[in-house]
Amino acid sequence: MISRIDLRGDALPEGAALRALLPRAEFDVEAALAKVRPICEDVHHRGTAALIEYTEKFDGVTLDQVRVPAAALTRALEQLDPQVRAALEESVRRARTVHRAQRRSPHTTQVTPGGTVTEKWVPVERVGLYAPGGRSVYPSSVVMNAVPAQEAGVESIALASPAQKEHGGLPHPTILAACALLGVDEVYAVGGAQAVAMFAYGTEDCAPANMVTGPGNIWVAAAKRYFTGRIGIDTEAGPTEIAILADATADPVHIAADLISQAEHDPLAAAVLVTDSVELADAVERELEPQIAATKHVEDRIVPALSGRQSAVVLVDGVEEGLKVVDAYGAEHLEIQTADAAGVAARVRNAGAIFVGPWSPVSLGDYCAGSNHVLPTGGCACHSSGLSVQSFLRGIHIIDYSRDALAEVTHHVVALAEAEDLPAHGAAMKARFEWKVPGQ
Ligand code: HSO
Ligand code: ZN
Repeated sequence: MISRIDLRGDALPEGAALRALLPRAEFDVEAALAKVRPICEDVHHRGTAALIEYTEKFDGVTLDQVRVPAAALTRALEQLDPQVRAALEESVRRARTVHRAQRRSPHTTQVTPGGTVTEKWVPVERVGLYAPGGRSVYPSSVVMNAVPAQEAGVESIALASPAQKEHGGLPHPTILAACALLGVDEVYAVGGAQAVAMFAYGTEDCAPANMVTGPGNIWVAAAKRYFTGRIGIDTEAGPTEIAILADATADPVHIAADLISQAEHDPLAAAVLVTDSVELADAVERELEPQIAATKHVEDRIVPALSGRQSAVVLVDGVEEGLKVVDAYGAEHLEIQTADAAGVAARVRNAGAIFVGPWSPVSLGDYCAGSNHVLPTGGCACHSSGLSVQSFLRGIHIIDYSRDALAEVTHHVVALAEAEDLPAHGAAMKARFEWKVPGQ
C-alpha cells in the first residue's frame, strides 16, 4: 500500500535535489486564493450580512446572530463527558506549564557607557483563533491555540468555528466546552475564509483582530495568505505529516501505529518512514494491514493517505544518511526510533517537533505532552516554528543614549550616512553638536 523509495547505494544529493526525491502532498493554496478573495472583500463591505449568507451557503445553517450566546458555552461545558473534561484539563495544565516557561522578560544591554538597548516584549492586543469543524473537530487545537496566547498575555481572545447544522447552528459542542474551560467567552459560529475575513476586517459584531491563528482547511489557509502583511498569522497549516527515522532496533508495531495515527487525519496526510533496515521496512509494511483493519476512517482517509504520493518508506544506507533525508524533508512531526535516539534527535535541524525514542509518540504531543501541536507543515519547518508564547509577542527595542554616548559614535553614523548618500541622516546627528547643518 505504501510506496518505497530506495536511496541506498549512491551518495545522496544535497538540498533541493534531495527534496525533489522525497514525497510531499500537493496543497495548492495559490489556486484557492482566487476563490477566497471575493468572499473576504464581501465580508469587508457587508459585514455580518455577508457572514450569515456564507454560513447559509457553505454550512447549510441560517443564523440569526453570529456570536455564540454565553449560555451555550456554559451548557456545553456542563454536558461535556467527565472523562473528556478531565483529559482536556490535564492537556491544558501541561500546555500551561510548558508555555509559561516561554514567557520573556525585558533585557537591557549596555552597548557603551551611557548607551543602552532594551528589548521589551509586548503581547499582541487582540487575536482571533480558528477551530475547524467538519472532519476535524479538535478541542485539543483550541487548547494549543488559546494557551500560548493567554500565557503571552493577549488581552482579547476570540474564537471562530463553523456553525454545525446537527448542533442547532452552533459550533461543535466540544469546541464550545473547550472554550468555556479555557475562559474564551467570545465565540463566533463562523467558519472558512469568511471567519478569517471577519477577524481581519472586523464587522458590526466582531472587533478586528491583529492576528489570526489556528489550523483550517485550504480556504482558511488561502484567506490567511490573502491577509498576510496586514495581520499577523501563524503558519498556513497544511495536511499533517509524520516522518519516522528508525533503525533495526525500532519496534515495527509502534511504527505502523504511529504512521496510521497521523494518516487518520486526512486523505492528504503524509506518513514517511526513513530507515536503513529492510527487515524493519518489511515488518512495518506487514504490520500496517492488521492495524488498519482494526481501526476507523480506513477508506476515506488512512488508505488514501498511506497509498498517496505524499507517503513512502525511504530506504537509506545508514542513520547518517537518514538524518540528511529527514532534514531535507523538514517534517511537521519527526519521530526518532533508533539506538541513541536522544543523540540522533539532537542532530536534527529541520522539524516542527521531534519525538524521541519509543515512549514519545506523536499522539502524546497531539494532546498531553505539554508541547504545542500547531506546527509548520509542507517543509516550512526549515524556516518556521510551531505556535508558542513567542508567536503572540512583539519584541520592541528601546534605544536610550546619553549625549556623550551619542557624541562618541557620531562620526561613524555620519560616515555611513554619506556612504549611502543620505546626508540628512548625518545632519540629524550633527545638529545636536557643534557641527553646522549643511546649507545653513
Ligand atoms: N496531529 C495534528 C493535531 C491533532 N491531532 C489534533 C489530534 N488532534 C496536527 O499536528
Ligand atoms: Zn494528530
